[in-house]
Amino acid sequence: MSAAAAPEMLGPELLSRLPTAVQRPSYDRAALMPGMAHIGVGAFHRCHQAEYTDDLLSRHFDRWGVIGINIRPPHLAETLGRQGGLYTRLIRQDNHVGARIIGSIIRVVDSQDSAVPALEVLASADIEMVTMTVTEKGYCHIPSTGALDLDHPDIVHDLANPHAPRSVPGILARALELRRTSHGRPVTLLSCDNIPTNGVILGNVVRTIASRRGNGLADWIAANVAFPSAMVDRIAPATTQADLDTVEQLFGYRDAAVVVGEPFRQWVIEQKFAGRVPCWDLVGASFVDDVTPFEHLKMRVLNGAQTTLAHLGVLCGFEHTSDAIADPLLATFVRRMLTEETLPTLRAVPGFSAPAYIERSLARLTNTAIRHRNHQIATDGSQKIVQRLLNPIRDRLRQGGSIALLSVPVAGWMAYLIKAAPRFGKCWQVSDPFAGRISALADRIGADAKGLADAILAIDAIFDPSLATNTIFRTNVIAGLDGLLSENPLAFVRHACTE
Ligand code: CS2
Repeated sequence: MSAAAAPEMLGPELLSRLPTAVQRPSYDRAALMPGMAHIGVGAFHRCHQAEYTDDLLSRHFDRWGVIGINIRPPHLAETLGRQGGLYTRLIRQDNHVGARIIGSIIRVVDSQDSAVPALEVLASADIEMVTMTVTEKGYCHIPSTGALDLDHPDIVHDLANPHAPRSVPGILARALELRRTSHGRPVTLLSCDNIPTNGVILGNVVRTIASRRGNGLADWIAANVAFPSAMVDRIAPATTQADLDTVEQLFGYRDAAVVVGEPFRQWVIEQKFAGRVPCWDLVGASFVDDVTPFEHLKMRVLNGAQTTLAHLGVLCGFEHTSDAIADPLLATFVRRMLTEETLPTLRAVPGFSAPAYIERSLARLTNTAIRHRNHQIATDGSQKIVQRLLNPIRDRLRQGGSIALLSVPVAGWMAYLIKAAPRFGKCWQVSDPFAGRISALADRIGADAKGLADAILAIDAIFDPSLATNTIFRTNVIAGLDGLLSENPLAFVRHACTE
């Protein structure tokens, strides 16, 4: 008996033979020209900006092909290269699965070992738009102030070796220097990370490095480079082997670069460009004058809820967001936190009802087909809590409103890192730039919630001193930490809910 042939790998030759249920590019991929680059080709980019560009190509063919650049893991050039840049984007909502092949990425370059491949692409005159999803910590800024962290090891390195940079700001500054001396063409650098005023932060960190070059680069940047801010949204967790298997089982082919997302997507971009810009506004993105109210809405509501459910979820023994929100107590807690304390801090967005946005966001988190691990969301929590929790807390304090609920996930973030310390049983592996420091504090201080909270609140790169020393905030965080480090964190959440 002969063994069944292994399913074929996705690639351009397979496109015409795919099952009809799989949507595929309707445009001539061979005619795509490199027009934009994207730094950080992870699941999110493949599920979001690359899909918008694919929509644009399908509906109003405009030749904008994407060159992907990865300067951190994963290495993707070979995987996507073998598939001719094609990959499957699954949309999942509970029992429903929709599949589509995305064709907007022409190729990916791996630039983890040297900046040269990244610089070649970014400095090319063909590239007029650079989008990026490099995670919060990729900007090497101080979360509490937004300024470039001049003590960051990669920044120290890049200032000493500007021609062989390692950091995102260093690579961008060098690429702009090369653009200036080779062809001088303008470019838009569009941050798509979940940082408030992400364009302002990106502009600051790049200009800080450029001004240290002392060769007029900063002035050239001011005249030729735009740094718009943007709000991006779609839940797209890290791909798992089960996702690859799903494609093989449902559609009969193999794809090593599958991504999975929820149906919802949103992209709001500040209208501030240099050079040509893809008409993403024709395919659902919004070009606006001010992104701030949209950012607040998204980071404080959706991301705030995710971070809350992630830390409290892990502490209470839940694996995914959808498991945590299925718990009636956690669901009640997060809804009350958003409606009673976060909502009054939101700025009005024309055409948007904030209470409806909250309900919609909570409903998105219940999608059981999106297996978003709480530990994934908790990764780099120190880089996320400022915009998701501390900024609304600050606004609430200014308004004289209660912060009893919003302080709980701040304590949740602390407890999550503390419990990963040897003294607290190394309950789980964490990944956060401040994990080592907090682990050392936990080992030294032990189970004293007040001592721990005070020591962590003193980290001024995360906690602005005026907030850290606010008595109401401190008292709430200490109480929360005490409750969440106890044997029964859910009992504390119940208590917080019924106060
Ligand atoms: C998540 C985000 O991991 C995380 O930090 O909160 O990736 C979130 O899923 C997206 O911002 C949704 O748009």
